[in-house]
Amino acid sequence: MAHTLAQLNSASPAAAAAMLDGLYEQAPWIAARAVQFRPFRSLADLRQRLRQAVDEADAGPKLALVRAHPELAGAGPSSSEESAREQELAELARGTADEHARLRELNAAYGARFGFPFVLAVRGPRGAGLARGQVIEEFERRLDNPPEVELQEALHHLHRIAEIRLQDRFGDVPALGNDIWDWGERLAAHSDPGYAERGLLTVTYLTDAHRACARLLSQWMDECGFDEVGIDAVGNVVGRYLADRPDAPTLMTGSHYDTVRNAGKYDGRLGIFVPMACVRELHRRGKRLPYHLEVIGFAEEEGQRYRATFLGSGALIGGFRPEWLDQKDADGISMREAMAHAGLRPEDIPALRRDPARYLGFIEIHIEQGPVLYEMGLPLAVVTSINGCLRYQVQISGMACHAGTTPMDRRRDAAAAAAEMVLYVERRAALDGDSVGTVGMLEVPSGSINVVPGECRFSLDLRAPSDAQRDALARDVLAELEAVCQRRGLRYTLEESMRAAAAPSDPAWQRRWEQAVDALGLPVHRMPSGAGHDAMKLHEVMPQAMLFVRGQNSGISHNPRESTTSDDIQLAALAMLELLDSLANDTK
Ligand code: HGY
Ligand code: MN
Ligand code: MN
Repeated sequence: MAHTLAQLNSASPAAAAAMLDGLYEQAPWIAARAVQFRPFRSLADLRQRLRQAVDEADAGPKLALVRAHPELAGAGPSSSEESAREQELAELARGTADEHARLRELNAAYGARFGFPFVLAVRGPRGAGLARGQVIEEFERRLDNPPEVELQEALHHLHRIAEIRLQDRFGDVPALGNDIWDWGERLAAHSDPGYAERGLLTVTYLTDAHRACARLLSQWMDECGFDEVGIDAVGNVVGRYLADRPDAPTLMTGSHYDTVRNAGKYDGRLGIFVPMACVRELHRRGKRLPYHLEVIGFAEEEGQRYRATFLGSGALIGGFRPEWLDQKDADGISMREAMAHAGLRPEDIPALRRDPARYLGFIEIHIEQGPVLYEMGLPLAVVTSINGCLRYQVQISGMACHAGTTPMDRRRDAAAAAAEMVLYVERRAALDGDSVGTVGMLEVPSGSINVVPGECRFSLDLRAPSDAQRDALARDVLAELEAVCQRRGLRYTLEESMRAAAAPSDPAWQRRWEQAVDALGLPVHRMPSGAGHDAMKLHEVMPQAMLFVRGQNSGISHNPRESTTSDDIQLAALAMLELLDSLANDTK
């Protein structure tokens, strides 16, 4: 019989601690410490208090906690009942002889290197259990971690194991989070050629995979109960859940469904799925809001296939530039041709422009794409501002010549100049403390091993919390580019491909997210966004604010290891439902 929060809050300290016994192996001190903070406002509150009890402990008890954990599929200390069940779920006992031999090897090597057992939440981010191959892959990957990093990683997994055990004990199934997590898996089945065959995710603007995603999102929006669903002239998937009166204002939310190359499954997409699941909840309850809710899957944000970025959200604020239609992709296909192939009519784009007067604002949920929440042990954060960004494409031209016969002092080496720039960008951005500068693309077109590079192309991505700081960084970088090329006798071309202003959150909407997170019984953490988001385009015409969701694997993103848990997704959905409900009360 599942426990309830009320029982936990009203029990004696000893009885309450007993209800939490075994969440962490052989460490009753954690529950004993946590129950001092009763009454817990929610299970999320309890989870944070358990984590806090560990975080505040000395190094000794922390290490003892990790050491007490049963070895994975090993002959180690007798597994607790729950641990045995978890390992069973990951089918570790049913591995092949080779897998068992490999696990024994890994356990021995790991124990010798770290002095404690490998700890992994084998139930995984969805709680349904990792495959044996995934367990072994994670084991092998973490074997290379520095000891201090690996101890933190082990503790993180102990918290994840406790979180799942707590769920079971209180019957707290993250149903919305599970469904959203599964949507992510299903949408990720569509990927561009060259990546799909390798099981990698890449969905760039208007490819066949991109269009398949649009169709699937439309279908799911229909199934969720949206009143109107359509794909607009730039490929945005737009769902509207209508208010209880036609002349009501509209709240817009959403994010992008295109991806970078070799991407994760949650960047952008989570911000479409969560509001979809919220509409499904509202529809199931037969609840109408005093405002229309417009959920948009933006078709293009990453600027991967064409240089135009934020194309999907930009089109809604009148930001689509007709000259983009002539941009060509790496295969020479123009955006105009790609649109025709996708059945989209550029002449319909101007009509997409939204009238801001009809909108209450824009909210966006997005994975953090960084390590802050992971390291703080928090599932959610409220965004205070989105960094401003400038992007350029640079081409340096020198003289291609024989690598063997051209003396070092007679060269005009374009790649050497670019290399100077890569290091300058790194040094200069670091000076500010909170600016970032990246050369993400660097190539010698048609280069040869025995030819001094006559041409070199590279990208610049420069960001800072304010436009003034961003522009100062850019000024210095461009001045250095001029100086390096002067000194080396080279020419260069420079094309600005993106300019996005820093976007501070609207205070009232930021407060709405803060109140929603607080209502879940969670600490309210505020932080800036280093990543750019569609919200910064809507920011140009309406108030906006964002909610961040913790990323797993130290928050890595733009990488296949990008991950989040169905529990954290559940909390994001509950926070959005809280905000929608509170807004409804204010809008009546
Ligand atoms: O680059 C960014 O910040 C975003 O992922 N487009
Ligand atoms: Mn991205
Ligand atoms: Mn994104």
